[in-house]
Amino acid sequence: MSPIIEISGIRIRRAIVPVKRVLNTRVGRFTKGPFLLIDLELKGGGAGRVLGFTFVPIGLEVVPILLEDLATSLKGRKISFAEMGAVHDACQKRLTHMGHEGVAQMALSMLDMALHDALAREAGVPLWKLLGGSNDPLPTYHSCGLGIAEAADVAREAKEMLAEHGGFTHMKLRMGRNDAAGEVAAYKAVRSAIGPDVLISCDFNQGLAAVDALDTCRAIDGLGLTWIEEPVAYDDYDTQARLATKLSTPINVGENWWSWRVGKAAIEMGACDYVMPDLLRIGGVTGWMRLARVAEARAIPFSSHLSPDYSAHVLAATPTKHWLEFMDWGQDLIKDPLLPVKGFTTPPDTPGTGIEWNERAIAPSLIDG
Ligand code: SMN
Ligand code: MG
Repeated sequence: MSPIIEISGIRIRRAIVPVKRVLNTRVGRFTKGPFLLIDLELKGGGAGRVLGFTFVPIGLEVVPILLEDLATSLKGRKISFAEMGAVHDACQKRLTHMGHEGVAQMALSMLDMALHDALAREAGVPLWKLLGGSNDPLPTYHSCGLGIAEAADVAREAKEMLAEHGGFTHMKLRMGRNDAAGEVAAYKAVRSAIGPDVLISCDFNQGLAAVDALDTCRAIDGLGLTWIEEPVAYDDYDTQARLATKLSTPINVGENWWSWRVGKAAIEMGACDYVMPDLLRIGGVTGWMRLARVAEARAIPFSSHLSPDYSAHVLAATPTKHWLEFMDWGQDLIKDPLLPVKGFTTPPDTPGTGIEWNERAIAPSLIDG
């Protein structure tokens, strides 16, 4: 029997934790990460948990206001798995005057994720199973490093990363140096450090100006990169579509799509060959699964962005699943975090996402006691 849940409250804690390997990108130099630790409380004692990365510390202040408002608005409503689409849409409607993007969409995404986790826990099944997926090991790439740095430094880091968690078959190199020769040099240094068999993707984090993008991407197009991620401004679909047509390396975008509808429109414009939405921005599980059906209809490979402990479950239920991004930021806050082994991550068999808090690690990281 499919369980019915009812929200009784929400507990939101804020933490800032240092990252193990500083990451320099065109959207910031990350030395630490801000996280919301969300416990959605249910009538009868159940719970749904989300570790919500807010990218910037101000997110810790603004997201909870909307999250609490949405959770309160659902109090008294009986929620089943089958009803989650309607619940999601009701929350979206409530946010109309705040807009369906940015902070508002992040709050909705987190609430949607907490509800799905709670529903799976109540049903006593892992979330991937509730969503109709399988627990086949997911190909996983190493993303905890290879920021913009000198070629010799990225090469050293790549070697170090290759030895972690039993090895990897794929890693991601950040680009955006404003110097095509510098990008090629960084790639070559990494390639010679890790050998010919490990795949390498690159991520510009929107760092190229639209007028230069084609020239720079052509300079790296023959290197055999697995994909070129976010070459230009995230909402410049015209330039993305031009690049996707003219380059042989696949264009991968989506981490800054605020809702599945935005992703659908970008796909329909031909803005990408691959997609990589972020659960915390796309509208949580509901937004992700709606986009997964669009990608399925067009046979578009679908990867995750950050939050591996949660993303593994939804990727496992995505018809065109491609790569899980392994990023360890904040994983110390989780008891038994989900780690890749030899480049594969197996979604766990525990009810829900299986995410439980590591209170000993959380205590010193909390910013408001
Ligand atoms: C990224 C962006 C923001 C924070 C961390 C990492 C990057 C990625 O774009 O795709 O990993
Ligand atoms: Mg990226």
